[in-house]
Order: sequence, then structure tokens, then C-alpha cells
Amino acid sequence: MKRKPNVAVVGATGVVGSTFLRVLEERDFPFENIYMMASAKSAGKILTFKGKEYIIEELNEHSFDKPIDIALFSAGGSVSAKYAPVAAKHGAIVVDNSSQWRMDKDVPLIVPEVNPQDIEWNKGIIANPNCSTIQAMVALKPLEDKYGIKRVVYSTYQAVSGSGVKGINDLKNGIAGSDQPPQAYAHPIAGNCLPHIDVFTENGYTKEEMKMIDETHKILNDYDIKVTATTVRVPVFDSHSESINIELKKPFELEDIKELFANSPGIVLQDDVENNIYPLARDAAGTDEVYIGRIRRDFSVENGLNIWVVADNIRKGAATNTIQIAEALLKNME
Ligand code: 3JN
Repeated sequence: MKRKPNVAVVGATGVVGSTFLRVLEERDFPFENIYMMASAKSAGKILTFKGKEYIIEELNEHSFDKPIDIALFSAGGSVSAKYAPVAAKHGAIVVDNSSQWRMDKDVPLIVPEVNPQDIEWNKGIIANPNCSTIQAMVALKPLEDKYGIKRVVYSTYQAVSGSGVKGINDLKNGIAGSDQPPQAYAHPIAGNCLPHIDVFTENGYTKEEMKMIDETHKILNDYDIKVTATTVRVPVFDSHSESINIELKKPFELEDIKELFANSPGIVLQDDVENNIYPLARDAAGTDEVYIGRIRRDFSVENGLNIWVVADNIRKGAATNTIQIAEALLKNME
């Protein structure tokens, strides 16, 4: 794109939407005009971005009548269902953070370190994967390419920021000893682990678990990998942690795996147990990398591997990944 794009931020006031703005600012994302959009509840409010004040517009059928090149959506699935096609029809490319379009066969599901080539076949909507999937994909892609993956078992330890402001407040209230009933969860989160993220489906899995399974197949474009998942909410404010158990197709040396991770895009190796060094949620918070450690053999199966993977769920798991996709669009448009 020779000229700078016109950008719309839809859901600009939410936890992810406000992080879109922070990341756009940090990365000095080029734009000609930027429009802040949100529901009627936030419309008219003033928001400061790059030292300039913007009035939040109410999102409606006419929001995309003006020329917009890139629309970043994080306003929930029903808003994306209704307005992403409107934006796309008017010529914008939508990068959508909800699950609404992720499994649509006409919508690429992108982690820029993993499958940037899939951006090319977009028809106006590109989906950002679930936060838990994104960090797992950054870790699994180099293994899939070098060794092939036979089976994956995900066990997640997910931060309350994944549930937005209500989740954050439930943990704060719980820590403060308040007996106010939780707003985001079926049970108190402070001092607890809840094996329940998003709603339960008919097969006994939660939707979060099914998202991880389905999105893994689509992003790696490998429908033969056997995948299972247990997703758990833990009393941590920021960053999701994941234990990932992997069966590779080919034999490996642990040293080669460590070197592979150390040289793969988006990954920081933190694997020095003698000095108590391994990825931690508190250290990952506020950063854009995926941290991998506790790399060891699973002796119980042939070619088995265990790793511990941590990333900031709001940044790499949502906002940063979305902005990276938008940056790739700029390059494609050149
Ligand atoms: O709970 C988490 O840690 C991640 C939450 C993601 C989420 C929450 C509400 C709706 C999603 C998502 O991104 O999959 C959605 C959704 O769009 O379905």
C-alpha cells in the first residue's frame, strides 16, 4: 500500500480493544485516519490515542460507508457476525478477534509466525485464533515441520484477564476477602482452579477445549493430528500457561529441540532448571513473545515430549497477533 491505510478499531474500549490501541502506538502502525467504534454504551466518550483525542462512534450499518482499509474487531461474536461482512462488503479487510468466523472455510485463521501464507486467500475477513491456541501454535509449528506431530495433549492454566473486566474483578474481590458472588465464573476463582472455560458442549468438552482442538487442525493444516485438551481457569491475572504433551512422528534429541525453539520466530527459550529458570506468567505479562521451558522427554511413549509454554493472553494471545496480521496486510498491499 503506497498511501497509509484508514483504520477502524471496533470495540475500542474493551480489554483487548484498548490493547489494540496500545500495541498500534508502540509499533508505530502507519495510518491516515483512525476511527474508534464501539456499542451505543460507549459512543460519544473521548479516547486519547497517540496524544490526540477521538470521539468514539457508535457502530452501525453506515460505519463503513467511509473508506476504511483495515478494520480491527474485538467486540464479541455477535457484533462480528453482523458487522464484519458489512465492513468487508465496503472494501475493508477485517481482522476479527472473536470465534465467529474462525472455522469458516472462506476465512483464514492466522498466526503470523506459523501460516502467514494463508493471509493471501482472504475474502475480506481474517480471523485471529483463540488466545490459548495462538501460543500453542507458535510452539508446535517448528516441531510439526521438523519431526511431524502424531498427537497433542493440552492442559491449560488460564489467566482471569481472558474473561475481561468481570474476571479480573472476581479475582480482585476474592483476594480482598469479599463475599460478593462471582460475576464471570460458576465458582469463586481466588484459591481455586476451575476446569470450566466457556460453556460445556454436548460431548462433555468445553467450547474453549473444542476451540483449541479445531483451530490446531486448521492452522497447521493437518487434520490427522490427534488432539485433546483440558482448559482450566486459575487465579492468575495475566498470561496463560500451558503444559503440552506431544508425540512426534520421528525420533529426536532434546538438545536439537532446544536449539530449534531458540531459533524459531516469536519464541524465547527459558529452560535452565538448575537455576530455577522456566517460563512464568508474571514474567510473560506485558510482552509479546511465547516462552518455552521444562523441555523433557515423555518416557511413557515413543518420541514423546513435554513442554511448558507461557504467553501474555491479551497481547500475543489477542491484540499483538491481530496487529501482526494487519502489518502483514500492509506488506501485501505494497
Ligand atoms: O477465556 C479465555 O482465556 C479466553 C477467552 C476467549 C473468548 C471469550 C469470550 C468469547 C472468546 C474467544 O476468543 O474464543 C470468545 C469468542 O469469541 O467466542
